[in-house]
Amino acid sequence: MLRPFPTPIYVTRPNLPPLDEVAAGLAEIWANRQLTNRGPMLERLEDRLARLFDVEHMSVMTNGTLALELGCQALGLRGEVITTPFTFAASVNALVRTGLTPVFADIEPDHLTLDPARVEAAITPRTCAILGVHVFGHPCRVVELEAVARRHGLALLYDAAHAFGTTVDGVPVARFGDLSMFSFHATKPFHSLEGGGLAFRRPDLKGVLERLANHGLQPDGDVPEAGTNAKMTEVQALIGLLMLDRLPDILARGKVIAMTYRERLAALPGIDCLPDPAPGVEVNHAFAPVLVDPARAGIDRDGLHDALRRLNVVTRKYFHPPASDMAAFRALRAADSLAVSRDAAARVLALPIYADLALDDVHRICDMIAGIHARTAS
Ligand code: T4K
Repeated sequence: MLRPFPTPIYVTRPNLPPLDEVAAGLAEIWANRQLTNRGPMLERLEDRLARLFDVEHMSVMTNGTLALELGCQALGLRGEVITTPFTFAASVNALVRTGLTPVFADIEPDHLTLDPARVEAAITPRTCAILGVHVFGHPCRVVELEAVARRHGLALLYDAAHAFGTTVDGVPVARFGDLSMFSFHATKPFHSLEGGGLAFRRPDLKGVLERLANHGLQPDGDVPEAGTNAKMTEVQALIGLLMLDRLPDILARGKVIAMTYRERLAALPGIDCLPDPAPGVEVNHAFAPVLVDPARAGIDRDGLHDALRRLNVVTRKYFHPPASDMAAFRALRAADSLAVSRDAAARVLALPIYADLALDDVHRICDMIAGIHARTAS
C-alpha cells in the first residue's frame, strides 16, 4: 500500500538565499535609496551575469517575457518567425505581442527542441527570424540552426528561459544566436523573484534595450520609438546576486536528483526519461520530464499524473497543450504536421525537482511510480 506524502510535493519550490544576507543587502538599498531605474545592484547583477555567460552584454529586466518582446523590437523584426509549439505560452505571446507572426515547425523526438530541417523547410520570403527554445534546459541544435539562419539571412533568437547553466562544449548557451532570453522567475534554479534578461554580443543593442525598457525615453526627453517599463527593482537584483552565490550548489543538487530519477525509472518500461544529452552538452537539470508510453506502461500520462496527485505528488504537464493548439494561436500557420510536438505534449510529465527536495523523497516518488506501474503494466 502506497502512503501519500503528508503535505504536497510540488513540481518545484523556489530556492531562497539566507534571510540574514537578504537583510544586509536591504540595509544597503535602504541607505542609498535607489530603489529602481538602473541602480547599483542591477549593474552588479548585469556584470556578473555577462561574465558567467561569457557574453559582452547583458540587459536585465522585469521578466523573461518582456525581455523577449524587447529583444524582438530591438532587432527590428517584421514578418514571420519560425518557432516550436512545444513551449510555454510566453514564447509565442512575446512574438504576437510585438506584431510578429509565429509559424510553427516541429521538434526532434530526442530532446524535444526545434528540428533544423523542419525550420529550413518552413522558410518563406516573409520569414525574418528563428526562435529556438532550449526546452527543459536541453540546447537546440545550435550549430545547425546557425547554419540555416546564415544561409537565409535570418535573425536567430533563443528562448533560454530554462537553460541557465547549460553549456555546449564548455560554451555557455548564451553565446549562441543573436540574443538569448533568460527567465529569472522564482521557479527557476537561478531567480530574482520575478525577472529576466537578454544576453548578446552586439554592442549597439545595449543602449537600445535600456531605452526601450525605460519607456523609450532618450536623454533629451524624446521617445523615438514606443517603449515600455521593463525595469528590474534593486530588491530583485539583490536576490539575484545572492542566488548567484548559491548557484553551483543548486545545479549540483539538481544533477543528483535527475540522476536518481534516471537510474530508478530505467527499470520501468514506458516511463522514459529523455535520452542523455548530446556529447559535449551539460544540461542544468532544472526539470525532470518523463514521457509516458501507455502501450508499454499500461497507464497514460494523465493517469500517472492523477495517481501521483492522490499520493500528494503534484507533477505538471509541461507543455500541454502545444502552443499551436491553444485558442489564441490555433489560427497560426503550422509548417508541417507537428506530429512529434503533439505526441510529446500528450505524453510528457514533469516530476518534482528542486534543490531542497530530499533524496529520500525522490526515492519515495520513484517507489510510488514503480508501485503504480506494477499495478498497470501487463
Ligand atoms: N519561455 C519559457 C520556455 C518559459 O518556460 C517561461 C516561463 C517563459 C518563457 C517566461 O519567463 P517569465 O516571463 O516567467 O520570466 C511557471 C512560471 O511562472 C514560468 O515562469 C515558467 N516559464 C513556467 C514553466 O512555470 P506555472 O504557471 O507553471 O507556475 P506555478 O505558479 O504553477 O508554479 C509551479 C509550482 O511551483 C507550483 O505548483 C508551486 C511552486 N511555486 C511557485 C511559485 C511561483 C512555489 O512553491 N512558490 C512560488 O512562489 O508557470
